[in-house]
Amino acid sequence: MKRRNFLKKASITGLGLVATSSLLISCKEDAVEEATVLSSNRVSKPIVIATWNVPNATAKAWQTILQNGTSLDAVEQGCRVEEADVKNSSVGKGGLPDREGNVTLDACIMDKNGNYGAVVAVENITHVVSLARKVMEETPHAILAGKGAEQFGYEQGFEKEELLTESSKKAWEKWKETSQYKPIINIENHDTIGMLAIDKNGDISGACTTSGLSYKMQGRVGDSAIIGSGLFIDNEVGGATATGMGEEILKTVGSFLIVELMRQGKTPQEACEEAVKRVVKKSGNRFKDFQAAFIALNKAGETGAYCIHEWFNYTIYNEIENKNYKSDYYSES
Ligand code: SD4
Repeated sequence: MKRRNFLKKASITGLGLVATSSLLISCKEDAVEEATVLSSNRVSKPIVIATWNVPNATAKAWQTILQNGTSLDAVEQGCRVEEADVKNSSVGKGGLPDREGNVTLDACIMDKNGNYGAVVAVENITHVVSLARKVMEETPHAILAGKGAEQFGYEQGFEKEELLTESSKKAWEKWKETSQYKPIINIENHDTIGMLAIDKNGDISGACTTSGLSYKMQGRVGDSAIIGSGLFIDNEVGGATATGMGEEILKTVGSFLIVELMRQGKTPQEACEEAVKRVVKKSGNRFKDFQAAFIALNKAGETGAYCIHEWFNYTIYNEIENKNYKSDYYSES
């Protein structure tokens, strides 16, 4: 499908206005008529950009920057907002479980020096983005998995919590009636938060946190916590993060690809488009049935976003606004 190069219609969430992504999806036809804005080449610093419609998370990150926090503090604090939000069924507490009814979380974080920490398949701990930061800062390792990550969390003072809420339990019980595994584009499974930020010093960091695909096989890990796939940061160039079908994003190491393309001179928008096209090409015809989306930010504060199918959206907080934008896309079919 054609790319619309210049003026794009965008869905809008104004400063301070709060809407959930499901709301945004359900009223998408109306929302898109609300305003016309430039979809690319928005340049500003400091800046926060995140996947999906997460104005509370971007606001928290922005506030952290204003209070002289680093971009690392900002992305951690921003992601924690979604992890605590039980209404977000793809992140943290309230995330939908695997087939056995276990909520398992993946998260990672990366700083301006290229340090990286991650946790995968963690149960009973809500703020896995902070746990990933602890792995990065307090251990000689980069990734901790499962029980080991959980145990490390308790040693670091993290609270043990029940992550399966009444509503996600009900959804799982309903799913069990048919046990059909069929992720639906943009509605189920796609609210992972990936966040990138540039602070007052001009340094970039990023984080990504998710409960992964709902009703996944026990032990399944997606792209979100894997360096280069769900997230990559290079403070000389910029950063990128992903949402969507992790299995497909992993195969193209999409976030690393975007950062390398930006290093070679592509804009964040051009780099995101190239990465999405790579995912599409490698998938044969399968791309029709899954979503993959990327956002990117370069050191100048220029942003980009692109996805396979319509209705991926992202949020930017800068000096002017806290605003949700509809992403440009590759194909509806
Ligand atoms: C995963 N990429 O685990 C994540 C899923 C996702 O919104 O993006 N959900 O594959």
